[in-house]
Amino acid sequence: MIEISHPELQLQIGGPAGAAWVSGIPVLDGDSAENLFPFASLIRREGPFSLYRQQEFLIGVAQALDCADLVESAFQLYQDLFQVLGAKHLCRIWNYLPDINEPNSDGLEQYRAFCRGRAMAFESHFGRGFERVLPAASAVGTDSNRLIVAFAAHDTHPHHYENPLQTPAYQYPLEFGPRPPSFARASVVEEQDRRHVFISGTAAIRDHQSIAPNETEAQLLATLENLKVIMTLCGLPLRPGASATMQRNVKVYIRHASDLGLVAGYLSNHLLGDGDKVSYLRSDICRSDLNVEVEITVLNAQRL
Ligand code: 3EB
Repeated sequence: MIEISHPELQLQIGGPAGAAWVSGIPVLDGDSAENLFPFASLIRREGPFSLYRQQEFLIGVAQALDCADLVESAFQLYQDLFQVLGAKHLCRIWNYLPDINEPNSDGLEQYRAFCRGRAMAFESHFGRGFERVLPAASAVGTDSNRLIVAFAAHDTHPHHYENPLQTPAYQYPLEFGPRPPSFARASVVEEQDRRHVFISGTAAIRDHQSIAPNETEAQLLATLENLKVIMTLCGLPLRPGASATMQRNVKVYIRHASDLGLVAGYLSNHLLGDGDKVSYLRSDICRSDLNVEVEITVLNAQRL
């Protein structure tokens, strides 16, 4: 068999001269760079974070240098994140985890270890009731050996949404790990004349159970149903109509590269529209029985 080498996803921030963060995630098809904030400029480096500003958005990216223990790395990196936030409010966090489905030295799955450190940091900073401030997020595997975290925060309080078809992730039962994942299903930022919608990584989970373990096609169906419900709640159609100003970015994480054709065909038929930017990525997903996850970011949508 011929080995095909793929480019890695670049998280680009700012214009062509802006920074491009390499994430250790192979791009199977579609755009190899995602640039959600094309007008951002670097404002400063603080601790492990590089910080950028685009109007009322603060954007930050950091890598944890020591990832021997992801409980500790996540706890530390999130404490640093809260430190640099100042008076801004979190609207989206992207997490890229090394060896996400492998056990750590204590036998705890790396994703669960990460969730533990993340929850501890949220709780120690925001106190009990921290669930109210949890933003949209995603947490997927990377071939890099570093934990990479990027965030977007805003001057205003975003509205955070839950999907009635799904147990809030922060209430998942203990069988999924010692501390549940800390995120909301979607976060929406309202500005004076437009709105920005951040839909979390969305997969085939109903209540708190994985649907159709290891079955990609059935999982796509359930994922699309979840997306439809959460997007409707956020005031968005599943498929966009033409819009001059709105920008939709879709990232699709695929566990088995051989599923690319199936996944891309299905999403072309049921989700994607003209003007969408889409990247198909080879990545492990936080539950080992899940094969696909989709995240959507809609910037500069019209106010309702
Ligand atoms: C899920 O619904 C699938 O831990 O930050 C999706 C989005 C998932 C974010 C996270 C995990 C996270 O539980 C996995």
